[in-house]
Amino acid sequence: MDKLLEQIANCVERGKINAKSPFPPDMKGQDGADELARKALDSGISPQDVLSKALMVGMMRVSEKFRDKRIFVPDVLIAAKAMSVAMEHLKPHFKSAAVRHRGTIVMGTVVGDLHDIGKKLVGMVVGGAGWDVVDLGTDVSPEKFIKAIEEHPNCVVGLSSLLTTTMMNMERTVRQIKAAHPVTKIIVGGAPLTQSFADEIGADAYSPDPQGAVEFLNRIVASN
Ligand code: B1M
Repeated sequence: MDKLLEQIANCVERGKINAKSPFPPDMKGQDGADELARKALDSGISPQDVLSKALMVGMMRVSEKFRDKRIFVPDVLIAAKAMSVAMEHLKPHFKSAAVRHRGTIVMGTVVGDLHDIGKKLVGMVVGGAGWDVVDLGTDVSPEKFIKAIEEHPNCVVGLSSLLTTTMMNMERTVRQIKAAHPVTKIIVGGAPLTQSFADEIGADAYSPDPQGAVEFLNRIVASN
């Protein structure tokens, strides 16, 4: 089990997407994150372990190398792709038929920001907890969020931001949403955020992880 998880982590770290991908040259012809994630689940490894002991480990190494300038944006991009294809295999496992529909969350990464792995992960987990997820993608303008809120009355909004520079755009987004729809609840998250920043910009909640987002959403259901 550990060997397979390490192989998956290595695929994310090196950006080996699938068996067909020619990159990196020294791994040509070998299985990639796509095939190995499938294999891990088929062999009985839990989706949680594939996520936390393989995919997150690989992405953490990518993070460190990027920070230390040992790899560059194209390398990070291809690693992100490897992580995303593997995450597709996890999706159905986070869905439980036993969970009834609890509400709708409109999610997106704020304007100017292209990071979407964390947001997708949060979407997968809250989706598994019974929420319909409307994922608006990345680089989402305040106007697009407002349009989606009007299309999904009573929805909750989830905003993600990974850059210190786009945290300001998050503030603008929260303010515009609250001006147009004061009762709409907004939860924010992303690596550079803090509870005090969330309070400052007028968000209703902050969570550092998907589980915290589910707990906030559950509290909304309980209070209705
Ligand atoms: Co970028 N990037 N990146 N990047 N990137 C960071 C964020 C950075 C910290 C790397 C570094 O320098 N060490 C740095 C930001 C520095 C800063 O702002 N102070 C950075 C930079 C600088 C940049 C560029 C500016 C680089 C450049 O062009 N020179 C550029 C910006 C592009 C843009 O957005 N306009 C850029 C580009 C990219 C890629 C496109 C190549 C790629 C993203 C691909 C993609 O997402 N499809 C990328 C990546 C992959 C990263 C790192 C390496 C990994 C991010 C990630 O996916 N983590 C990242 C380093 C890092 O974060 N340490 C980095 C895994 C993911 C599961 O975690 O997203 O934190 P995370 O999500 C977590 C929580 O934050 C939380 O739950 C998730 C699961 O636990 N969460 C929520 C997130 N959203 C939530 C919402 C919620 C609740 C919880 O409620 C709604």
